Amino acid sequence: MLKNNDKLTVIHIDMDAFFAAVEQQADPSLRGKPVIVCGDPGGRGVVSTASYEARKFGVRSAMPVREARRLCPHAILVRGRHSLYEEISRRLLSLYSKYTPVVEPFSIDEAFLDVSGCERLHGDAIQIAGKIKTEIRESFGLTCSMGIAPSKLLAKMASDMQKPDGLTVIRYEDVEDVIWPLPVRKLYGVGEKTAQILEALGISTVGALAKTPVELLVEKLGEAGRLLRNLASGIDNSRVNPSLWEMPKSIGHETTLAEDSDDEGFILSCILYLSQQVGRRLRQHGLVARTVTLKLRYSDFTTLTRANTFSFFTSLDEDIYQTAKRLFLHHWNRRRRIRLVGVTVSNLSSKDDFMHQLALFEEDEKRRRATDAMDKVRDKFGEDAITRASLIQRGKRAKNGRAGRTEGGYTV
Ligand code: TTP
Ligand code: MG
Repeated sequence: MLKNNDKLTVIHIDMDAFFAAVEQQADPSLRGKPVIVCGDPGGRGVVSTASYEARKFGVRSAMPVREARRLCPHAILVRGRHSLYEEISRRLLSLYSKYTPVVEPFSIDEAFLDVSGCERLHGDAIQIAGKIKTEIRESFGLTCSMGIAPSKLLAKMASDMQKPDGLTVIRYEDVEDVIWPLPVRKLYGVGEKTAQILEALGISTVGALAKTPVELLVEKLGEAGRLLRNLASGIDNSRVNPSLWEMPKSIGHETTLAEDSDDEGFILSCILYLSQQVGRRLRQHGLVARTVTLKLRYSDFTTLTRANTFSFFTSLDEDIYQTAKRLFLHHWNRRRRIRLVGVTVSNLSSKDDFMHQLALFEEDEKRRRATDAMDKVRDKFGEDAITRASLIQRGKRAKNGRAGRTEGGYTV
């Protein structure tokens, strides 16, 4: 077991029945009652969440509203108000940031806090958690469940152990007693499909997963098997990443061609150049992306955007380029000349977040290293120091002035 630093530094906060609790707080007549928040109370949609009073009857998130009404006929159905929940989510983040600057939002109602170094001002992690709990109750009338641990993984698993209004501490030395007996699907990162594969191998608990030979897991699950085995042993070196708070929603570059063009090779060389710019900015920010969007503007100013979403996260120029290229070849109306091309990535996430490494395992290690090396040279010698051979060949004209103006942008 990993025991190098057993200090409790990470707090994971998960609000209880978030949307429903906000509604109960806003309307006192809903308090203490079974409340179901959904998109359309009269329609055929699904449940967003249910108050704990409604959960007693078996109502759950993602269940069809019709079924929820059958299970709990006296429940009060409320139409969700997302902008209100987002506003409260933002205000909660700023409450957390009074205690530590290292706050990573994880979902609309979850966040990780790294409180190492905050003891002098606010006390240890357990004291800080208590203060935050009190403040959330007093300022928002809401409850939350907290996990406190030496790592994100354990903090996240801890916050789930006592709900609602819980506060659970897990140390590395507790992993065998507390984490290992759990069903394997309770381990972060084990989804339905993975659980089925593991269960077919006779691995039904987290402890059994931790003790399974890594070779077998890699054979059945690829590199994700190695990572999951580490997680099952409590090994997680990911850090709380505060930059995710300010994380842009997308990163894009576009270029207006000096002359409208229908030269496929030339336009592809521009797309390659833009993909490299975007990939580089992603890596500079320590981010990875799942969606690539290509933008084309024709000479009559009509504009087309087409996107593709991967099943994995990447920050590689090659993945971005190949996707943008496919979109281009598929959607370009060859009879029309192009005046602007843009490449944007979105669905961003932090590169070193273990929560996403499971998706990242598909990234090719060799290509990743090659890209890292190119970035190092560019850092030292500037942007133009390395250009891929195909860009040099196809893009000579781009360099000779036809490529026009390039602009980069972030969307926050
Ligand atoms: P969760 O934290 O998963 O759920 P919760 O806060 O309602 O309940 P718990 O006490 O178990 O933490 O999700 C946060 C909010 O996200 C939830 O209030 C509503 C929304 N949500 C959906 O809209 N659909 C879903 O399927 C889920 C899981 C959540
Ligand atoms: Mg919650």
